Amino acid sequence: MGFIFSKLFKGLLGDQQMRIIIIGLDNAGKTTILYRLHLDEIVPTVPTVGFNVETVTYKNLKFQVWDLGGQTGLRPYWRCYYQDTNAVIFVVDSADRERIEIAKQELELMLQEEELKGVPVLVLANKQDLPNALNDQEICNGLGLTAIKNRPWSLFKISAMNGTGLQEAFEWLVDTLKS
Ligand code: G3D
Ligand code: MG
Repeated sequence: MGFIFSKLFKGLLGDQQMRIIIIGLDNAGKTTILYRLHLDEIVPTVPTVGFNVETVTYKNLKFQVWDLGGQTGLRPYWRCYYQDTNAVIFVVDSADRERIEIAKQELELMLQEEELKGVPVLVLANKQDLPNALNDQEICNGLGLTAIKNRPWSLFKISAMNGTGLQEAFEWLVDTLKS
């Protein structure tokens, strides 16, 4: 891709821990995005409760990824990961028209969490390279994004596969976290 994310994140580097979670339904492209950042080794960890969390740290930045949906019994355990979160990246498979409603419900539930109050949300409409991908307006409506109040949020169309849109999206994130 030729774009160096470590350079972009420079503005966020310091002594203060910065925790960013990347979530969405399975198959949305979260792991692919994590690898795209080229920051460090990805360390998959399986907490005792049995859901898989992938972690990447880069200096004081910590990215953690897991799949939403499926086993609702795990939801209480996600809470300990929500604590001290500086930003949420919500990834959606734009070509998965059937599950956009489920993605919407998961996003809504997550944003109700007390620990995530006011935390900025970057929504990534991934897989825009696929011909049947929903466009930004359709994603915005499908996820009910205009209902999001009291926190900064933005939507970007991306393709984690070819890297399109990632730079703009992460620039927004860095700018938002800096301000
Ligand atoms: P997840 O971590 O959210 O579960 P993954 O999702 O990152 O594992 O990606 C799931 C599948 O979608 C992978 O395909 C991956 O290559 C593909 N994918 C991710 N991003 C894109 C994209 O932007 N465009 C397209 N066309 N595909 C993408 P496989 O076949 O390896 O399961
Ligand atoms: Mg994954």
